[in-house]
Amino acid sequence: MKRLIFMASAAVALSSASANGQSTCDAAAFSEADADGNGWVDQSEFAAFVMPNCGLDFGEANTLFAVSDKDMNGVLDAAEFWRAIQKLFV
Ligand SMILES: [Ca+2]
Ligand SMILES: [Ca+2]
Repeated sequence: MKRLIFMASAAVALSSASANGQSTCDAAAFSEADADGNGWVDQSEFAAFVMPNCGLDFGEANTLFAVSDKDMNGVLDAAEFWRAIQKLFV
């Protein structure tokens, strides 16, 4: 686990707080992660959001997606997305 790296990137994300208009690794960014706006974040949308914003690699993004999709319907709803991002902060 790259827990220290997660924490460091989270701290950077929180301190920069989208002042420059870029997305940050934030559980409140569900609407940004839901690129097509259909109300769910699918696996490719999730990877596209967390890889640049949360510092995950592709494998980590897919693992986090899999463990966060609690009802295993292949997409994350807002609550599942929230829990996924929270995992990076604890
Ligand atoms: Ca979507
Ligand atoms: Ca789900």
